[in-house]
Amino acid sequence: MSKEIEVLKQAVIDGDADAVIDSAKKALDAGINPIEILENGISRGAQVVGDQFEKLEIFLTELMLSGEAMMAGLNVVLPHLKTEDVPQKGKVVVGTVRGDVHEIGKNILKSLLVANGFEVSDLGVDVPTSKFVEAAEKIHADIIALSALMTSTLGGQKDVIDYLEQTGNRNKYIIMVGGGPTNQGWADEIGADGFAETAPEAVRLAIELIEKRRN
Ligand code: B12
Repeated sequence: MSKEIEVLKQAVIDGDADAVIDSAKKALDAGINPIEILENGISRGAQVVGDQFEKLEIFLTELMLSGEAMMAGLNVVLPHLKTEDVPQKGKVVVGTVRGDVHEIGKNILKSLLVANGFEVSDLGVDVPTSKFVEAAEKIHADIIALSALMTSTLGGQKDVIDYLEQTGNRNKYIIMVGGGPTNQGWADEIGADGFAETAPEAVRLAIELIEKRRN
C-alpha cells in the first residue's frame, strides 16, 4: 500500500479530520485512483475503528470523530471520481434503511453510480420503508439500493421487499442490498435480487442486473 494511503488510513483511525483532508489531497496529487483511496484508505480505516469500538478499546466520542473524519475525506475524494461519458444506464433510488444513520458507504455507492452513468435519487439516512417505494414510483426507478450497517437495522431491507410484495409491486424493481452485516445468504433469504460487498462491485452488479432484465 502506498505511503499516502497508509497515512490516510491512520488519520481515519485517529479521527483527525485535518490529517484526513491533507492525506487525501496528497494521495490524489500522487495520481492514486480515487476508488483505491476510498477502498484502501477510508474503508479500511473505518474497519479498524469499528473493530476497536466493538472491543471497547475506544469510546463513542472517538467513533464519532472518526466518522466525521471519514466524511471530510469523502468530500475531498468523491468530486474526483472519473465520470464516464456513457449513455444513461438506468435509474436508482438509494438510501440507508429506517433506524440507521450510517451514510458513508451509501454516499460512495451513490457517487460511483452517478460516475458510471446512472441517475440516482438519494433519500439519505433513516429512510422509512414506504418512502423508498414512493420515490421509486416517482422517478420510475429500475433499482432500489438499500444500505444497512447494523444487525439491528438489517430487517429494514426485508421490510421494503415485504412492502413491495404486499402491494403487488415486487416485480417492478430490482432490489440490491449491501452494507456491513449484509451478505449473499441474507440477500437470498429475504428475496433480494443482488448483494455486493463493495461499491465498485455494486456498480458492476447494477449494470448486469439491468441488462439481464432488459434482454
Ligand atoms: C463511522 C461509523 C459510525 C458513524 C457514522 C458516520 C456517518 N456519517 O455515516 C457514527 C459515529 C454516526 C456511528 C454511529 C453508530 N454506530 Co457506527 N460505525 C461506524 C463504522 C466505524 C464505519 C462505517 C463506515 O462508514 N464504513 C465505511 C464504508 C465505506 O463502508 P460500508 O458502509 O460498509 O460501505 C461499503 C460496502 O458495505 C458497500 N455498501 C454500502 N451500502 C451499500 C448498499 C448496497 C445496495 C450495496 C450493494 C453495497 C453497499 O459499499 C461501501 C463502499 O465499498 C462502523 C464499523 C464497520 N466496520 O462498518 C461502525 C458500526 C457500523 N457502528 C456500530 C454501532 C453500534 C453504532 C451506534 C449504535 C453506536 C452508539 N452506541 O450510538 C451508532 C448507531 C446510530 C444509528 N442509529 O445508526 C456497529 C454496528 C454493530 C452491529 N453489527 O450492529 C459497528 C459495526 C461498529 C462495531 N463493530 O461495533 N457509527
